[in-house]
Amino acid sequence: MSTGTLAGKTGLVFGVANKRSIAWGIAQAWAAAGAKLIFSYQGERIKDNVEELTGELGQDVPFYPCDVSRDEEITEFFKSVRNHTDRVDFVLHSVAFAPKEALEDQFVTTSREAFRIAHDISAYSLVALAREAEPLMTQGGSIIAMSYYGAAKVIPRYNVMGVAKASLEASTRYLAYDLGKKKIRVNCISAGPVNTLAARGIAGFNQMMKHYTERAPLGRSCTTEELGAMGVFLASDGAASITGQTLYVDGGYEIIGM
Ligand code: NAD
Ligand code: 0WE
Repeated sequence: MSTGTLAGKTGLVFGVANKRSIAWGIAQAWAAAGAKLIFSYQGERIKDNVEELTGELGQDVPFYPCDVSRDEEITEFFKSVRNHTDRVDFVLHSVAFAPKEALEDQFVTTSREAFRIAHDISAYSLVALAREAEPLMTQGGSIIAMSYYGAAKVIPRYNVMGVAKASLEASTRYLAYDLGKKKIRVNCISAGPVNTLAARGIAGFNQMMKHYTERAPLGRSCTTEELGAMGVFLASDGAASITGQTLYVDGGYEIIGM
C-alpha cells in the first residue's frame, strides 16, 4: 500500500507531451503523493514519449490516445479508463492549441477558423472531459485546468489564446456550479511562463521570462515542481472548500499594476 496525501486515489492526466510538460510536473507530484494515474496522449507523434515517461512511474501505468477535439476519442478513452477503475478522483486538463499564425500577428486578424480551433481544443474540451468524468467521480472529485494571465489582461501576441483562456476560466466557474452538488470541485491554476514545448516556439519568450525576473515580487516565474505542489493541494481534502477559482502560481506577477 502506498502512503501519502493521495494514497488510494486515482487521477487522469491530459497534456503530457514530453518531460518539460506542466502536466508531467503535476503527474509526478500526484504519483509521489501516492495516487494511481492513467494518462492520455494526443496522438502517435507523442506516444513513445508518454510510454517512456509513464515507465518511470512504475510497471503498468496505463496510457491511451485521446485527441480532445474528437468526441469519439474522448468516449473511447473513458471506456479504457473503466477497464482499470470504477472511480476517478481527479482530472488534470493541461491542453491548449491555437494555429501558429494566430499567435504571431495582431488579435484583430484572427480568422473564424483559428478562433474556433483555439476555443474547441483549449476551452470546450474541459466541458467534454468534465461530463465524462462526472459519473466516475462517485466520492466527489477535483478537476484542474491550466490557465494563463492572458485570460485577464492583454499579453501581446497571446491573442486568441487569451480569449480561449478567459472562456476556460468562465467554463471552470459554470462547471463548479453544476458539479458542486456532487462534491466535484473545478479550479484553474494560472501559471507564470514556463519553458515548455508550447512556450518555446513563441517569439520573445526569453524576454518575457526576463520581464518576470525584473517585475514579479519573487523575482521569477514558477517551476513545474511548484505547479505540482499546487496540483496536489487542489486534489487533496485541504482544498475541500475551494471551487470555481483561478489560483495564480506566478511569482506574484499578477498583483503588480506597474
Ligand atoms: P506542452 O506542449 O507540454 O503541453 C500542451 C499539451 O497539449 C501537449 O501535451 C499537447 O499534446 C496537448 N494538446 C494539444 N492539442 C491537443 C489535442 N487536440 N488533443 C489532446 N491534447 C492536445 O506545454 P505546456 O506549457 O505544458 O502546456 C500545458 C498547459 O499549460 C496549456 O493549457 C497551457 O496553455 C498552459 N500554460 C502554459 C504556460 C507556459 O508558459 N508554458 C503558462 C501558463 C499556462
Ligand atoms: O498557453 C500558452 C501557449 C499555448 C500554445 C502554444 C502554441 C505554440 C505552437 C497554443 N497554441 C500553440 N500553437 C502552436 O502552433 N502559454 C501560456 C505559453 C505562452 O504562449 C504565448 C505567451 C506565453 C506565456 C504566446 C504569446 C505571448 C506569451
